[in-house]
Amino acid sequence: MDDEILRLLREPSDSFHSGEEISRRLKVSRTAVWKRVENLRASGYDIEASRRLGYRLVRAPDLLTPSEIKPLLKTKWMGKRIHHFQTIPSTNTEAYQLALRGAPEGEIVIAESQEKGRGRLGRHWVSPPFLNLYLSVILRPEIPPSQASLITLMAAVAVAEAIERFSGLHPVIKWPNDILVENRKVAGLLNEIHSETDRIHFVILGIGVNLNMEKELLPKEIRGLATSLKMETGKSVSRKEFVPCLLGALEKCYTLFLREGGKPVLDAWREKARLKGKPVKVTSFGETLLGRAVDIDAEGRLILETEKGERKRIVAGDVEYKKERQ
Ligand code: BT5
Repeated sequence: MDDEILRLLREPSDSFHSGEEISRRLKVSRTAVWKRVENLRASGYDIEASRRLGYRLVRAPDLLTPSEIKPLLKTKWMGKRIHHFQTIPSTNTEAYQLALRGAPEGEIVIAESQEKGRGRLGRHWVSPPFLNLYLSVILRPEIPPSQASLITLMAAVAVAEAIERFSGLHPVIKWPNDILVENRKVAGLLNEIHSETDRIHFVILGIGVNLNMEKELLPKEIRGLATSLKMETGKSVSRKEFVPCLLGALEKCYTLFLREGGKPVLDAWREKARLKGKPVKVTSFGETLLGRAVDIDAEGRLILETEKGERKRIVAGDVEYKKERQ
C-alpha cells in the first residue's frame, strides 16, 4: 500500500493528487489514505497536504526500500525483487535462508542496519543504521565449486567499478576481497556457497560499502583502517542512487563471467589490484608468511614468493601490504 501511494504520488512527480483520486484508485477509504500518508511522513517522506488540492510528494528520504530503489534501477534481472529490512542480524543469513527455500537468482536482501553483520572467519562487520549499504545477492551460477572464488574476484571488480563511477575515487582491490581507498577499507565482500562436490546450488554474495559513515562511528580498533565515500570526498552521497549503480556493474560483470569465463574477470581484477611485486605479509590458516605477491592464478589463488624464494599458492587468508625495504 505504501508502495502504491508512492507510485501514484510520483506520476508525475511534483503534482498534487486529491484524496478522492487516491482513495478511488487504491480502492480504500479517504481515512485510510490519510493514515498511510501519516505513516509515510513518519518514515521521513515530506508530503504536502492541501485541503483544496490534495497531497504532493515534496521530498523522499534516502531509504533503501523497493519503492525508492526500483524507479532508479536499470538492470535486466538483478534486484527485480528486493527484500528490505529496517534491521536484521545479517543480510547474508537472510539471503541464504531465502535461497534454501528456492529464491531465484537475482533476488536481493538489503537492510538499513545489521545487528550481527558478518565478515569472513567469524569476524564482525560494523553496520550502523541509515548510513551505509548492507546487501546480499542470490546467484545460481552453473560452474564447478572450484571456480567459486572467481565469483568473489568478479564481485570485487564490480564494487570497485561502481565506487569509481559513482564518486570519482580510484579504489584498489586487496586480495581477496577488500576494496580500499587511500589504503583504507571502504567495502568488504563475504561470499557464502552452498554446493555439492561438483555443483554449486547457490552463492550468496554479501557486500558492505561504507557510504556516509563518519569517522566517530567507527570503533577505535578500525578507525585508522576504514573509510567511507563521505570521509574521502567530504560530501554525503545518495545511498539509493548507489544501489542501482552497484547492481548495474554487478550484472554486467557477472554476465561477462558466465559468457566468457574467468579471463576478463582476472584481467580486470589484476588491473584494479596492482598486486605484482608488492611486499606482503600473508596470514593463512594460522601460518604467517612474508614475501612478494607474484600474481593470482586462474582459480583466484594468490601466488606468493616467500623470503626464502619458495612459491606458494594461497587459497584463503589475509594480506597486509608491507613498506618497501630501502
Ligand atoms: C569482510 O570481511 O570484509 C566482509 C564484509 C562483508 C559485509 C557484508 S554487509 C552485507 C553482508 N551481510 C553480512 O553479514 N556481511 C556482508 P573481513 O575481510 O573478514 O573483514 C572484517 C574486518 O574488517 C573486521 O575484523 C574489521 O577489522 C574490519 N571492519 C569491520 N567493519 C568494517 C566496516 N564497516 N568498514 C571497514 N572495515 C570494517
